[in-house]
Amino acid sequence: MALRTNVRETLRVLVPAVRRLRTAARAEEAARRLSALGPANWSAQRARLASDAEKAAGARPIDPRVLMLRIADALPEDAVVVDEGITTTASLHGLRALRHARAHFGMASGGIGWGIAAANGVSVALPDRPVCALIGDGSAMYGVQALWTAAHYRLPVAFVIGNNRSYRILKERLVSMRGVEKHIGMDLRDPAIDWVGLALAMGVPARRVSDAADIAPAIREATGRAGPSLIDAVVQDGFGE
Ligand SMILES: Cc1ncc(C[n+]2csc(CCOP(=O)(O)OP(=O)(O)O)c2C)c(N)n1
Ligand SMILES: [Mg+2]
Repeated sequence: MALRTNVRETLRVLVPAVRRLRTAARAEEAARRLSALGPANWSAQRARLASDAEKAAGARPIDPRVLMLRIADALPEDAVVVDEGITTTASLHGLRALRHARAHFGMASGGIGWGIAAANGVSVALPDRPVCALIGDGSAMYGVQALWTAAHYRLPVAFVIGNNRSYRILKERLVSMRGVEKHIGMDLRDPAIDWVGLALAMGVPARRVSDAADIAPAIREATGRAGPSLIDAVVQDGFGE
């Protein structure tokens, strides 16, 4: 039976009612079911994901799961994430606990290009909160000019570019859905995009991070600033580089 109700008010009535019906046998059964859920709950899954990621901690380019793990651990508790990281942020929900209602803004559909500008908007709306925008390099190229806006309004946004030098998700889907190994027009190489140069040109301080050990200090520094900054995070492209 589905009920549409106010959760808090309903639980106030429901919990005492269930308690009245509870026998010793039922209590035992409930405890058994609760302990069976333990290994499947979010924290247990997070621990497994984190320990898998840790095994790749030394990889260069950086494994995207390691990038997410370090960012999840380094972000202040009140940080707001704007997520247009596509494949780079695929593991984020498994690694970062959502501790408040506005902890995360992500994709409602597949359209890309909104992330940098949306992070600016979120920062304007929530001026006391550090904002961390995780943006794929391909997605970032659709709206990179909004970095200038962040500099102009001195918005405290830490932009992180998931720099895998490609449209990785499109390549992966061609492989998984059509068995196509030849990928045309999906590389952002030759020439490589100079993310640090692009950001600096628009007045946003920037640095490149190629070593996983530098992620956490870079994130702490970026989220502690009064204005915007950008981290060019060099991650694996999923196809051997
Ligand atoms: C407006 C728009 N144009 C094109 C696409 C098709 N598209 C989906 S994902 C993607 C590439 C994303 O690349 P990137 O942001 O670098 O993420 P990655 O897959 O490399 O992690 C493109 C071009 C889209 N979804 N929306
Ligand atoms: Mg990419």
